[in-house]
Order: sequence, then structure tokens, then C-alpha cells
Amino acid sequence: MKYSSLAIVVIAGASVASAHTIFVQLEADGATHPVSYGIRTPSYDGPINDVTSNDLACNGGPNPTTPSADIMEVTAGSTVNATWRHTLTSGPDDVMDASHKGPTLAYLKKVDDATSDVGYGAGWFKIQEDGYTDGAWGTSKVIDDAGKHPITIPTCIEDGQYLLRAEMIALHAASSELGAQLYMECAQIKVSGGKASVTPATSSIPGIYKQNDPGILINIYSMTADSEYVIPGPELFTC
Ligand SMILES: *[C@@H]1O[C@H](CO)[C@@H](O)[C@H](O)[C@H]1NC(C)=O
Ligand SMILES: [Cu+2]
Repeated sequence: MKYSSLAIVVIAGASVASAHTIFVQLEADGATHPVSYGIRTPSYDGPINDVTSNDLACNGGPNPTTPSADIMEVTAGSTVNATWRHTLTSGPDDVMDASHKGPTLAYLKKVDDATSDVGYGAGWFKIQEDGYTDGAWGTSKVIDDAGKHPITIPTCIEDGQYLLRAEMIALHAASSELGAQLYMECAQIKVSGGKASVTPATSSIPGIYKQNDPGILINIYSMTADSEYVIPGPELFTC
């Protein structure tokens, strides 16, 4: 049993080296923004593996990102779609290799200037998470829905500029240390219509995950439909 699980990991790892993913564009307030508009997208689609790296916030490092001068309007309480694609030029059938199973998550950080904020550091709060339910992974739903990752912007936050960090964590090789593949990009948004009635508790990125978190260091091949998956990171913020 152990041997066959290991074999699957090795095969999956070898065949999907070029099947990573990028959060390429945002659908918000009725607009489908062009690819890379208002998003710090990288030219390379590789993951971040080191959860202690500053690159965990808005990517970078091995996947250098291009700055954007654009900021997208988002109404508090609305649901936006982060759209994921294998590369910046892939179509809706090419989101990410199906082997890349794991949770989807999203975080916000209030900033003075979304075009210049470094991203990493304090101020982040989690606004969406989808782990493993009845044998279905969050990432599989995104792949099956043409790369659409729905994220609801809380109604109770204050207006202003934010970084919206959408994330998918692929666990196909996560049974060894540094094996989890974390994919994330930051969109630059301006929220309006917020009630400013609740102040979220915030966390630092890096700092939200540990390399040995049960949701980061895990053998997903031993899971059944009834298995419980512990989504990593801080508690989900709700109004
Ligand atoms: C998000 O995608 C769904 C389909 O998957 C669509 O019905 C919805 O209108 C999209 N939302 C936005 C804000 O475009
Ligand atoms: Cu990959």
C-alpha cells in the first residue's frame, strides 16, 4: 500500500512539471478584466514551496512578477472570480493539471497604495477557503469550472485599496517536506460600499503557514471520501 502510493507520487511529479498555474485575470463588478490587468502576474507558472519566504505573499523570487499600475473596482458584498490558467496564454480547458489537488483560499490586505505595496508582512486576513468535502477538492472545482475561483468580498470591511491574494495549494507531492506547491498572485483592488463595521484580525505573510501544518505536509493518496482535511492558515474572517 505504502509502496504504490509512493509510485503515484513519483509518476505525478514527473509528468506535471510543466502543468502549474497562474491567477491571470479578475472578473469583478460585471467586468472581465484583461489578462494581467491589475494583477502582478509572473511570466513563469511555477509554485512557491517555501512557506517562510516573502514570495509567499504575492509570488516573485523564482517567478518574477510584473508590476501593474492598474487598480480594479470591487463592490463590498459582491462575488468576484479569480481566473486561473496554466500559462498567461492558456484557454479555459487548460487551468492546471488534474493531479494538482488541494484547497483554494483567498486573503485581503488593506493598503495605502495597491500598486506599490510590497505585499509581504502584516495585515492579511482570510476571506475564502475550500478544502475537501465528500471526496472533492477545492482545486478540482476550479479546474472543472474553467478556472473560475469565486471569492466573496465581505460587506463589513472599510472602503479603500486592498491586495486580493488568491491561492491554490497543490498537494500531489506534499507527503515530503517542501513538497506542497503553493500558487498565488495578488490583484490590486479598490473596495467601495463597505460598511466598515468590523475590523478583521490580521496575520503576517509569511507566517500564516508552517511547513509541517497538517494541511501542508500530507499524503493525500491515503485519504478516503470521509477523510477530514484541515485547511491551513488563520481562521476565516466573517462579518
Ligand atoms: C463568475 O463565474 C460564474 C460562472 O462560473 C458566473 O456566473 C459569474 O457571473 C461570474 N462572476 C463575475 C463577477 O463575473
Ligand atoms: Cu505544478
